[in-house]
Amino acid sequence: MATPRGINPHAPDPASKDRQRADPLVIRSLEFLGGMAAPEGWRPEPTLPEVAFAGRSNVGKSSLINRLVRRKAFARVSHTPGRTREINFFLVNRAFVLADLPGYGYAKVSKAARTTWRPLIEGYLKGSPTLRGVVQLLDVRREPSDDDRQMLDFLADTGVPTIVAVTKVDKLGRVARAERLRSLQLALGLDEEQVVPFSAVTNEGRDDLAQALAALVQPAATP
Ligand SMILES: Nc1nc2c(ncn2[C@@H]2O[C@H](COP(=O)(O)OP(=O)(O)OP(=O)(O)O)[C@@H](O)[C@H]2O)c(=O)[nH]1
Ligand SMILES: [Mg+2]
Repeated sequence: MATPRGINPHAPDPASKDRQRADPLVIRSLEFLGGMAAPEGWRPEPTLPEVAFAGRSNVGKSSLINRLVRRKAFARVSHTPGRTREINFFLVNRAFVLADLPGYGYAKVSKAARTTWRPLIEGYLKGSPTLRGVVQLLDVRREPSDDDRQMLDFLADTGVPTIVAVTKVDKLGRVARAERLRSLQLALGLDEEQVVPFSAVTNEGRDDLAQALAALVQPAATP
């Protein structure tokens, strides 16, 4: 890549130290609150701001949450796709709650299990008065499924702010990745600012997402 004139790429960047230090989401405490297994089932009292993470099975929801909270294995990472069946709630800094929604669309789970995610997720989304936003995950290598589209339509209908994290970008080279990002954006009619490229392997996108998350859960955002 060409270097802009007058800028020495080898000179130390005076701001870089500050940038490294300024974590947009410093994790001071973390607590697993429990799981919601049925639409009318237990869930934590909806008193604190919440942000939910949605996406098809195996897209990388638990890995992304682990990166956000800087823990290796806080939200479980499944090597068996479709394993997260419940909505898992995590309390961060005693200030806000993250909800890891069950992955949808995994063909090998039983039909009964497949049809339970929709009422559970929809029930959760409708019954969460303190929900501030949803992070919808899409795998950079895959075409959006019907379920992905329905989920995005449903989120648009509910009017909840939605961020789209495009996961596993480490799996593609620079050119292929740029093409895929653009095509996903066009196919789904997304704004460029809504889309965050992410990799749980390289940690790319962690701070962008952390910053968006911090903005969503800020007390000032209360309606
Ligand atoms: N290369 C790469 N692999 C990833 C990335 N994120 C997740 N994975 C892998 O993808 C698989 C699924 O990751 P999970 O985080 O468990 O996905 P999930 O969406 O929580 O899956 P369910 O809970 O089953 O719905 C695991 O083998 C991860 O190691 C990523 O950014 N890059
Ligand atoms: Mg998971």
